[in-house]
Amino acid sequence: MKVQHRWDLFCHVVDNLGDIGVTWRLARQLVVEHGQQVRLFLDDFKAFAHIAPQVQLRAAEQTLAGVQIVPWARQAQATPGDVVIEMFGCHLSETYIAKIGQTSPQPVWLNLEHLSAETWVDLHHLKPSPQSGGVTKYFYYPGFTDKSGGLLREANLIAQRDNWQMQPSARRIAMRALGLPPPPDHALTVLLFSYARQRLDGWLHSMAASERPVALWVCPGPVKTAINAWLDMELQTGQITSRGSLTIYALPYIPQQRFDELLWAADICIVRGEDSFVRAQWAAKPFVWHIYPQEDSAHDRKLDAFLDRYLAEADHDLRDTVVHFWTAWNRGLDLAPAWLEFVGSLPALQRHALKWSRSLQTQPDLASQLINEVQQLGSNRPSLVAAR
Ligand code: TRH
Repeated sequence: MKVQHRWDLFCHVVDNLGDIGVTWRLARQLVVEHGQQVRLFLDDFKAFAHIAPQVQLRAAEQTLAGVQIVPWARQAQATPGDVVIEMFGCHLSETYIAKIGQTSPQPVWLNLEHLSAETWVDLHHLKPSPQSGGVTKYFYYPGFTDKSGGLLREANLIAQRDNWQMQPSARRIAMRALGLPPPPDHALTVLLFSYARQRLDGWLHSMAASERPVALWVCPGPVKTAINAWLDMELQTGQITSRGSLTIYALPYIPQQRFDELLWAADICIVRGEDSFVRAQWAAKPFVWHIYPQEDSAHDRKLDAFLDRYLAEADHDLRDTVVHFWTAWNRGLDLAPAWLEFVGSLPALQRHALKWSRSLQTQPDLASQLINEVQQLGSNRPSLVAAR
């Protein structure tokens, strides 16, 4: 019997969209699939509106998709829930923390950390972190192994993906929903959602010169600067322009619940950060991860750790093809040679992506694991309301 708890999720938007992207996805899944009561305390409603356009920017309280959305500052008046999830170590207010210590039985308090494929994750997952006042917080590490906290994956995601991709007109439907004409059926479609990148000219030239038409779907973000420089124009949202075989589409922001369709419709996904990185793996498409750049090259270690796992069963040629293009993309090198090698290996990359996605599906999803861990950690708590 699944017990219904009151969950408080806290999200501080550092920059970009992934902090709220991951939090919003988790919050919705806890409500929809696990019948939990969820409050999301958030400090940046403008960022949230990019992925959930129905959010009201100045409402004191509102409910979206069953999740109660609360401005960050209101945590001072809030009574802690049964479960407190501090997303990415975002630091709660002293007032709220003091209330955690005064609440009996004590809430289960977790710091849900950033995703990494590095091996140390398994050793730190669920480690306690004693706090003042006899309160204990626990680290929760998402990951790619059964000793980690798993990856966010909705229960029906894979079935939805497969049904969607079996519809011959799916890509046309997705583009029309975005107000954009679909690319020619035989076009190579590339989704671009990356950080800023100086040198794209060689890559764009090679696509413009390709025999096969190429559709480049550009998501909003800093990478547009390099595209505008090559085009020698300022691409407006919704605008489409062609150079040779290359047609560039400037996409609008898509609500997060539909973002996966872009990944499912594309032949190659260039993604970034954390959430779109995971979603491209569930899309089972050939993809490139533009990792969030960090000081002291910490991101290089994270990238290498993922590639070691992702390519563990790949043959030598495929491994080289992926490493060449991912390295060129993340190190700001000339992309053209590695791109041609990557596109030339699409059938093998596609088979590998599907095999990888299937291997990840064998792992319980993050939300289900979180529910179980909360039950374990709070097992001495009287349940509030037994879910009906
Ligand atoms: O936006 P990001 O670069 O966020 C990153 C990561 O969270 C990273 O861990 C963090 O350290 C850094 O910010 C500060 O990339 P990410 O993680 O893919 O998050 C983007 C979210 O936006 C994701 O949930 C998908 C969603 N999205 C939409 O819903 N619609 C859109 O149109 C676009 C472009 C994105």
